[in-house]
Amino acid sequence: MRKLVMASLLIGLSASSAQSAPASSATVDVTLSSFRISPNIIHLRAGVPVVLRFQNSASGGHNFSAMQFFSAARLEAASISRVQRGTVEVPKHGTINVELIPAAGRYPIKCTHTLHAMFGMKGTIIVD
Ligand SMILES: [Cu+2]
Repeated sequence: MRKLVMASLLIGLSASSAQSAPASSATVDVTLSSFRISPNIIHLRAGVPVVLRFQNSASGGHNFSAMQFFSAARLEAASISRVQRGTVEVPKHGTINVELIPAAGRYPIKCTHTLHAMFGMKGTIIVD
Protein backbone atom coordinates (compact mmCIF):
# COMPACT_ATOMS: atom_id res chain seq x y z
CA MET A 1 0.00 0.00 0.00
CA ARG A 2 2.75 2.39 0.98
CA LYS A 3 4.60 1.56 -2.23
CA LEU A 4 1.49 2.40 -4.21
CA VAL A 5 1.19 5.76 -2.50
CA MET A 6 4.83 6.56 -3.17
CA ALA A 7 4.48 5.53 -6.79
CA SER A 8 1.48 7.76 -7.33
CA LEU A 9 3.30 10.58 -5.56
CA LEU A 10 6.19 10.29 -7.96
CA ILE A 11 3.91 10.11 -10.98
CA GLY A 12 1.97 13.11 -9.67
CA LEU A 13 5.17 15.04 -9.23
CA SER A 14 6.51 14.47 -12.69
CA ALA A 15 3.13 15.05 -14.32
CA SER A 16 2.33 18.27 -12.50
CA SER A 17 5.59 20.15 -12.67
CA ALA A 18 3.65 22.57 -14.86
CA GLN A 19 0.94 24.73 -13.33
CA SER A 20 -1.87 22.18 -13.38
CA ALA A 21 -3.65 21.61 -10.11
CA PRO A 22 -2.77 18.28 -8.53
CA ALA A 23 -5.78 16.25 -9.57
CA SER A 24 -5.02 13.38 -7.27
CA SER A 25 -3.06 14.15 -4.16
CA ALA A 26 -2.00 11.10 -2.21
CA THR A 27 -4.19 10.31 0.76
CA VAL A 28 -2.78 9.52 4.17
CA ASP A 29 -5.19 7.90 6.62
CA VAL A 30 -5.03 8.91 10.25
CA THR A 31 -7.31 7.05 12.63
CA LEU A 32 -8.40 8.51 15.94
CA SER A 33 -9.65 6.09 18.56
CA SER A 34 -9.88 5.91 22.33
CA PHE A 35 -7.04 6.60 23.02
CA ARG A 36 -4.70 6.42 20.08
CA ILE A 37 -3.68 8.37 17.02
CA SER A 38 -2.68 5.85 14.38
CA PRO A 39 -0.10 6.01 12.99
CA ASN A 40 1.41 8.07 15.79
CA ILE A 41 4.36 8.96 13.60
CA ILE A 42 3.21 10.46 10.32
CA HIS A 43 5.83 10.87 7.65
CA LEU A 44 5.13 13.37 4.84
CA ARG A 45 7.09 14.86 1.97
CA ALA A 46 7.85 18.56 2.15
CA GLY A 47 6.15 20.54 -0.59
CA VAL A 48 4.11 17.60 -1.89
CA PRO A 49 0.31 18.03 -1.73
CA VAL A 50 -1.40 15.47 0.45
CA VAL A 51 -4.89 14.75 1.74
CA LEU A 52 -4.95 13.87 5.41
CA ARG A 53 -8.03 11.75 5.99
CA PHE A 54 -8.90 11.83 9.67
CA GLN A 55 -11.25 9.07 10.70
CA ASN A 56 -12.68 8.82 14.19
CA SER A 57 -13.49 5.19 14.86
CA ALA A 58 -14.67 5.89 18.40
CA SER A 59 -18.14 6.56 19.78
CA GLY A 60 -16.93 9.81 21.30
CA GLY A 61 -15.35 12.93 19.85
CA HIS A 62 -11.63 13.32 19.28
CA ASN A 63 -9.44 15.85 17.59
CA PHE A 64 -6.11 16.14 15.83
CA SER A 65 -4.23 19.15 17.13
CA ALA A 66 -0.98 20.25 15.50
CA MET A 67 -0.76 24.01 15.79
CA GLN A 68 2.75 24.46 14.36
CA PHE A 69 2.22 21.91 11.59
CA PHE A 70 -0.96 23.53 10.28
CA SER A 71 0.38 27.07 10.53
CA ALA A 72 3.52 26.14 8.59
CA ALA A 73 1.56 24.24 5.93
CA ARG A 74 -0.33 25.71 2.98
CA LEU A 75 -3.94 24.62 3.25
CA GLU A 76 -6.16 24.18 0.22
CA ALA A 77 -8.99 26.71 0.23
CA ALA A 78 -11.73 24.18 0.96
CA SER A 79 -9.81 22.81 3.94
CA ILE A 80 -9.11 26.06 5.75
CA SER A 81 -12.37 26.10 7.70
CA ARG A 82 -11.80 22.51 8.87
CA VAL A 83 -8.78 23.55 10.89
CA GLN A 84 -9.61 25.80 13.85
CA ARG A 85 -6.70 27.04 15.95
CA GLY A 86 -4.48 24.32 14.61
CA THR A 87 -7.01 21.64 15.45
CA VAL A 88 -9.25 19.36 13.38
CA GLU A 89 -12.28 18.28 15.38
CA VAL A 90 -13.58 14.89 14.23
CA PRO A 91 -17.03 13.83 15.47
CA LYS A 92 -17.69 10.25 16.54
CA HIS A 93 -17.55 7.86 13.58
CA GLY A 94 -16.81 10.89 11.39
CA THR A 95 -14.29 11.55 8.65
CA ILE A 96 -12.69 14.91 7.86
CA ASN A 97 -10.35 15.46 4.92
CA VAL A 98 -7.75 18.19 5.02
CA GLU A 99 -5.73 18.89 1.90
CA LEU A 100 -2.50 20.76 2.29
CA ILE A 101 1.11 21.17 1.28
CA PRO A 102 3.28 20.43 4.30
CA ALA A 103 6.42 22.37 5.22
CA ALA A 104 9.57 20.64 6.37
CA GLY A 105 9.88 20.15 10.09
CA ARG A 106 9.07 17.96 13.02
CA TYR A 107 5.81 18.73 14.76
CA PRO A 108 4.03 17.43 17.85
CA ILE A 109 0.45 16.19 17.51
CA LYS A 110 -2.14 15.37 20.13
CA CYS A 111 -5.81 15.23 20.96
CA THR A 112 -6.70 18.16 23.21
CA HIS A 113 -9.79 16.61 24.77
CA THR A 114 -9.39 16.37 28.53
CA LEU A 115 -6.71 13.82 29.47
CA HIS A 116 -6.72 12.14 26.04
CA ALA A 117 -3.07 13.00 25.31
CA MET A 118 -2.13 11.62 28.71
CA PHE A 119 -3.96 8.41 27.83
CA GLY A 120 -1.87 8.11 24.67
CA MET A 121 -3.35 10.36 22.00
CA LYS A 122 -0.18 12.03 20.88
CA GLY A 123 2.50 11.65 18.28
CA THR A 124 4.74 13.35 15.76
CA ILE A 125 4.59 14.51 12.17
CA ILE A 126 7.90 14.39 10.35
CA VAL A 127 8.06 16.32 7.08
CA ASP A 128 11.22 16.14 5.01
CU1 LIG B 1 -9.28 12.26 21.99
